[in-house]
Parts: sequence; C-alpha cells; structure tokens
Amino acid sequence: MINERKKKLLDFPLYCITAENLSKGRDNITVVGEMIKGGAKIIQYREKYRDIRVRYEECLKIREITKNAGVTFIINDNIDIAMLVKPDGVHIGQDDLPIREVRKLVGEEMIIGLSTHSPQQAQKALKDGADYIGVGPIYETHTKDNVCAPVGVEYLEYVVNNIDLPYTAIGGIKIHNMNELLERGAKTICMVSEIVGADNISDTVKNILNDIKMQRRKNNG
Ligand code: TZP
Ligand code: MG
Repeated sequence: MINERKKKLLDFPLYCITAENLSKGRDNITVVGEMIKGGAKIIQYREKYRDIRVRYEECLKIREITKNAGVTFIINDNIDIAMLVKPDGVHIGQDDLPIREVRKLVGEEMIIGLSTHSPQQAQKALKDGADYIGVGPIYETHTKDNVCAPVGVEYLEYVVNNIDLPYTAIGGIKIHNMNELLERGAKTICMVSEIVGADNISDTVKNILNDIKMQRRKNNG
C-alpha cells in the first residue's frame, strides 16, 4: 500500500525507462548516467528479451548508480531480480503475477506499479494494493510489442479525476504532444523513445523538465 515515503519516491513529473535497442548504440548504463545528468529522478529498467543473468548484472550496476544519485529505481517484470537487487520498486503488467502475490514476495516497503488500460483495471489496482499505475498507451507507440490499442486522453482524465494513486501517463508521448496531457492535469509523464533515442539524452531530459515547469506555470496562472 502507498505510504508517504513511497509517495515521495514517485513525486516527480518525468518517468524514464531504458530501451537499449532504441538508444543509438549506447548501453543502458550510459543511458541511465545521461538521464541522471539531465535531472531524471525516476528510472525504470526494462529489457524484455535479454538473458536474465545480464539483466541482473545491469540492474546491480543501476542500483548502485541510482542509490548514489538519490534516484528512484524500478525494475520491470523480474520480481526475482528485484528481490536480489532491492530497487525501490517493481513494475508489472496485467498478465504478470497478481499484485497480492507479488506483495508477499517483495514485502510492504517495495513500490509495486501496475500497467492499466481502463477504469476497471485502475479501480482493481487500487483495491489490490498497487502503489502507482501506468496509464496508457495514450497514443500509438511502436516501442512496446503486443501493445493494446491507444486508450486516448479520456482514460487519463478518468484517472486524474477518480483514482487516488500516483500514476504515469505512457505511450507515444513526445515533446510536441505532452502539453495536452499536462493541461489535463497529468502529474507524471513517461517518454521512452523520445528520451533514449535523443542525440543528447541529458539535454533532452533537462529541456523536457524545463518545458513541464513552464507549462505548469501557464496552466496554473
Ligand atoms: N507501456 C505502455 S506503452 C510503452 C510501455 C512500456 C512504451 C512507450 O514508449 P514510447 O516510446 O514513449 O511510446
Ligand atoms: Mg510485464
């Protein structure tokens, strides 16, 4: 269940995720370093098709880097690696183990995030004890395989207005379309290809964070 410590770890406008195949030849460790240099405060490790041993070793390194930098570290999919590496959180999908079972494995202190695609799934995530939810895919994306149809901004609006949990909007979000999400009250947005595929990752993260700040000021004033 979400508590103040976890809320603080998730209280940031940008959620970054690794994707080495889109990172223009840079490895995940380099990419994570660049994200942090640009001001990232939440980073998820996501590598669907890599040997578990390699994933484990990468996660060990990223745990050390993020810990030293005071950055929230979340591991996608692998509960086993999370139990060994002790990140701040794990992120799972609708077809992974049920949240209540994952909770038994990782304990109360670890953040559990769940991908959701509908109001029903958001309500269930809340009931089952998720600490935050992914809300998407908002727009069409080619970054994720077997992704469901875009849910659009309507589902984001539903979450903003009805679900008392941290969340991140995800899927097809770019610098050019993020404002429409911020205008609708999105507190955290996630961009994968826009960041890992940038020529200069740290400058891109910095610019996105500045843009978000400016846009928020505009929306509130
Ligand atoms: N989950 C839902 S969409 C997505 C994930 C991991 C990928 C989003 O990537 P991009 O490049 O920001 O569209
Ligand atoms: Mg998964």
